[in-house]
Amino acid sequence: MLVTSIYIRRLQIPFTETFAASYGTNTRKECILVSVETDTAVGHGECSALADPFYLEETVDTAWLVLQKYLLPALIGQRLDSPADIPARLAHVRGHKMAKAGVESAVWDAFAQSQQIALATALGGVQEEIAIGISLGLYAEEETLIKRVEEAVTAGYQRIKVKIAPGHDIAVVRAIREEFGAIALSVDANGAYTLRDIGVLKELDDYQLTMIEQPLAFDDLWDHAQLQPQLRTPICLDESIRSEADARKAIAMNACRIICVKPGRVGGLEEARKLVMTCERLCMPVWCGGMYETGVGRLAVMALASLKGITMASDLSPSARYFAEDIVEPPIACIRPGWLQVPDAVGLGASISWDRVDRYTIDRYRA
Ligand code: OSB
Ligand code: MG
Repeated sequence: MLVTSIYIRRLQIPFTETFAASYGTNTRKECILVSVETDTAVGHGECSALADPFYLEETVDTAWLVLQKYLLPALIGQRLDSPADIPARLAHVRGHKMAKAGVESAVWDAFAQSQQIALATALGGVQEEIAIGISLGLYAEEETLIKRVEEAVTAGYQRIKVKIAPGHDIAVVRAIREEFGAIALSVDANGAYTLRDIGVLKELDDYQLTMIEQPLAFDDLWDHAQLQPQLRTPICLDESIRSEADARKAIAMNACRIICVKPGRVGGLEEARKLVMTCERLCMPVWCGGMYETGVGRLAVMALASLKGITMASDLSPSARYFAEDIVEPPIACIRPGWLQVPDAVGLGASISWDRVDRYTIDRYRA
């Protein structure tokens, strides 16, 4: 495959509701849509960096800059045998994993199209249906949260995850348990606690949570390894797993009992696939996380979620949970409550509505 040109668009799409977490509040999706033109096909990918550096360091601004200045020039005019070549071609640029993942997933789509196969098939996926869970934000009013959980349970989500933050934790979990009993429930702290909060974390341990996601610092494995033996509840690592190697280290240190994989966070689908295979070999349960992606990013995560090693419900909701209109057609929808179907059509498996993309585009650049 010869990369002939790459087009990037910066999008802003309104959310149907505001998402709040300990890393900040998002009222709209801001992202970069990457289109890679090759001699055989044009592929599309989404860079999942958020608007602000509150979840991880990267932002839409930093990704835009790094794509323009370093990543696109490194790929234009290059011949690739496989998308698996991309990480090595971009390895001279340190970090900036979400920027890399955006362009890499566009190459995966182009590759799948040129082979006339689905992206999931190109990645080696085997599961045709994906169990989904929902990630609910922080709500100022307990009443609103209870209503959201109720809707999610009714919609058939197979796991309910709620964001927590110091001062907004035990009461939240207790209220949900009182109202809904033994539903599969987990919490996500996005790194908002420290080992000094051991009291609260041990209290959470009494609520039969499926997992506590990223309780401690975003960049720390060691403290999680100190915490896990003190809890019965599995710790799930999100932010602090930035590569397949990090997953191996976390497993060796007993820093967690579950891992969440996001292609953007680990630098792309190839690294994510390696991570999932390593975890499968080491019997570590893995699920796919979400970053409020548009359909383009979401379809790539769905393809990843079709790997055999993904054994728990993933943070993947239908398009309608986030957007009045998604940029893919047809929008992503459940085949039955709590399940998404991995598309078997060629490439991403849906077409892009360019009218809508144009309407949401605030900046564009061609290399
Ligand atoms: O911590 O899993 C997270 C969204 C953006 C950044 C980090 C996280 C999230 C979510 C939402 O939890 C998942 C989704 O619904 O896409
Ligand atoms: Mg998380």
